[in-house]
Amino acid sequence: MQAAALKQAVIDHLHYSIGHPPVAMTLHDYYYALALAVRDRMQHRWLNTIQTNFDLKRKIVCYLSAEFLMGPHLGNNLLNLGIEQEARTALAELGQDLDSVLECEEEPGLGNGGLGRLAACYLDSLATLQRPAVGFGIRYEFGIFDQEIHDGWQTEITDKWLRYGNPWEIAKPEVACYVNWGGHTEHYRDEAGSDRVRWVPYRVVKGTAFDTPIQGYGVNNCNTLRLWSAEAVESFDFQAFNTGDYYQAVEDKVVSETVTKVLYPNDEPQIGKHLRLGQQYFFVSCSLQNLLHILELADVPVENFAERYAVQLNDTHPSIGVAELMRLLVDERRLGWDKAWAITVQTFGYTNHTLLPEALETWPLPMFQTLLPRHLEIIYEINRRFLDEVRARFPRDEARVARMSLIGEAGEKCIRMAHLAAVGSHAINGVAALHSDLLKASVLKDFYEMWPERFSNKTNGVTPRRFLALANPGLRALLNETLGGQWPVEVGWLHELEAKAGDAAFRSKWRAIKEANKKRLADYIRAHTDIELDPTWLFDIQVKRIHEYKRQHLNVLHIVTLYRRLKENPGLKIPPRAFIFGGKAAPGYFMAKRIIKLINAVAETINADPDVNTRMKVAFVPNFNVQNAQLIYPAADLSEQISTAGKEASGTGNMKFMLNGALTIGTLDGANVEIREEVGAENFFLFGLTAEEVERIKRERYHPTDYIASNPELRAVLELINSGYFSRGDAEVFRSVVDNLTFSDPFLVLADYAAYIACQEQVNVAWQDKEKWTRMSILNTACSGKFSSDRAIREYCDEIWNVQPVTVK
Ligand code: NBX
Repeated sequence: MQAAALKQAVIDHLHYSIGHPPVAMTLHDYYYALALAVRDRMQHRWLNTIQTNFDLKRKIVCYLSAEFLMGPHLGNNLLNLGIEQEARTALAELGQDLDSVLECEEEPGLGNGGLGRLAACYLDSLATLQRPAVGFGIRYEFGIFDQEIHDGWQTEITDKWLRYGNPWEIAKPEVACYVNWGGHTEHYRDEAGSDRVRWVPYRVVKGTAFDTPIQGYGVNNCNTLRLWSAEAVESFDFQAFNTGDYYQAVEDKVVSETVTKVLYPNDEPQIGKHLRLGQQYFFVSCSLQNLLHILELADVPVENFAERYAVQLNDTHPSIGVAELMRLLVDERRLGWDKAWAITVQTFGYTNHTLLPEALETWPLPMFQTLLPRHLEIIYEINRRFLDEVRARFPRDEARVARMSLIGEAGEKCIRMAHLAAVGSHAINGVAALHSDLLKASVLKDFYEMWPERFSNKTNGVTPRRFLALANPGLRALLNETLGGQWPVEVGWLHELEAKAGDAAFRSKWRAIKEANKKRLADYIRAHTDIELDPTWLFDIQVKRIHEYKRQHLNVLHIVTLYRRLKENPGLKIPPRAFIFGGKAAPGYFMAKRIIKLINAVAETINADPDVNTRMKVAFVPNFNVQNAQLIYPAADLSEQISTAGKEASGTGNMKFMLNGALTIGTLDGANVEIREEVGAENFFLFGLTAEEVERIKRERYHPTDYIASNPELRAVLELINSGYFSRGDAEVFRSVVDNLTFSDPFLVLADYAAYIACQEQVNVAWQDKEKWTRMSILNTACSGKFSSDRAIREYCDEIWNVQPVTVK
């Protein structure tokens, strides 16, 4: 019945919404028509959800994030609506294959990596757990660039994801906000004799909303992702034309619309760009204005703001919201400062995602003042009152006052956004147990001493719907058969697999699924790189942003070590392995781009060398994104989580691999610590320095050359890379990488090298016992329940947001 109705809906959309005659019909048209038909099936749930939340006046989670890395919607919506089979049948009757149609979707890549993908997983869990929630963000016209590999180098191509339209969003031009920029402030006394401030802006930009439905799994709740797009206030200014200012009007239009043009492709290091601050302020101001507007519609007094909204700051990117809410409440709603401040602190929560000093956001004061003159005044006032509090709590400790100030005064004055977020939030959290502890001991130590009750840990999680049920249909079927169909929302049930790990017939089914997934990935890799991988080999995978702290180059050192051993000792018995990499480098990150080149150079040499290529191969999967990630995680035997301890806040790829039955080789960093706890030390390949040891070595001065001097194999590996052996004789191209490791090695690659190599030998031993490996693989999935984003979202709802489930009819 559903299938027949869906088929008719696709036919209708092909005819009425797309309007191509049969002769011009493409596969993409079928995608678009099916997407519209599926969206129609969410529409009444979506409207009911909004109406119910409004009527019941329940508290709503507002997740403010500069990034939402959603990935393709169609497959996920079919899964969450439970109509995948019906869609397959409907398309088959139209002569089309659902899988080919799914591949047509241009994914919305509106994020860099873990932080943006976490926001997307959290939206999925919020809807599934029936929590009223809106994700607020930016509708970038160009998302994260598409990566192509040419001669081993990364090249960046603009991501024109809106090129063929976006069937998932509904434009809401009537939901418009006006956002000020620049200009100056005027202080005056109003009719009642109160001191007031008026902001006279240099420019006004209009924000319009684009809404995307976020359908929960197996429930009627359908939440909203609201992304803001910038427009010029007057799209065609005839007045300006008449007065001869036409060209000025055109230029202004271009400037305004630039605000949401492109996602900054930098993950960790902070860039002090004017436009980036503009983007942050733009989406935060639109969102908060919108919340106030809805409150007014519902006839709720503004004093009740914090009872109705829990606003979470996804890192410091939206933290200007603290000053903006104060401005809206004090300047525009005329609340007194103290009342406004109490509301603000009650409203906001702040999640920190990094301890790397170079990643902490600060804005040069002159730039900030030029763009946001009124906010600077407000921040000064917040700071004045805050530092009075610090002095009262810690008398005669001016060093502490300077450390905690919202204004950094060493060198060029700057605004410290993490401090603003911490002062303006009632709850502050890190994203894994270790990270939350380090946060309290390092970057936010003073704040922890001041307000210990504000701090907590919320270990990240990932959605088992997209990353297991959708990505791994083979395993989904086996789990359904073994545990029943509720496991995607009751992941605790996965523990029942522990008993199955001892069942040889079950293990053999498990292995068959893994091998089919590996074949699926090998096909994809062959199609995209011409590299041929054998699905019976050990698939050793590292996919994530390319960054020195993530140490893809440590992985390369292992590969070259193995290569040398095989060349020197052709009879060496080692199980064959495919080393698979993927990830984008920030376009301006010199070292990361060299590491990509190095991986590809080593791959080219090894894959072409008949002495070794029957036992090892290397592949770099271009353009790692959510879509191909869904092929990659399920195909892994071994998950590489090898960051320098203390540097990876949590990691979430580590969880996606675990969910799909990969074993982890990793350091005691981020959530690896908790993964190991859950699965048991005997099922985890641990190596390397601890965070404490890393800090101690750095304090006592680290000498990478000592490690080279005492390890001839390491020296030979570095010399081979430096010699031009992997780069057709070019001895220059990797000099910077080798020199960096030799003379600086900021992430202690060489200090962990020997331990890593030894640990990889343990992996080889384990892999040779197929039954044992499979048992460990099953146990990884069985123990992965903690890393469901449902668990994380329950914790946020119970401990920070105080938001309850709402049943939608
Ligand atoms: O956030 C990541 C961390 O590195 C991971 O350890 C963590 O698991 C994940 C989710 O908590 N951070 C991250 O992805 N950062 C960014 O993408 C980023 C983007 C823009 C920017 C700074 C950082 N300006």
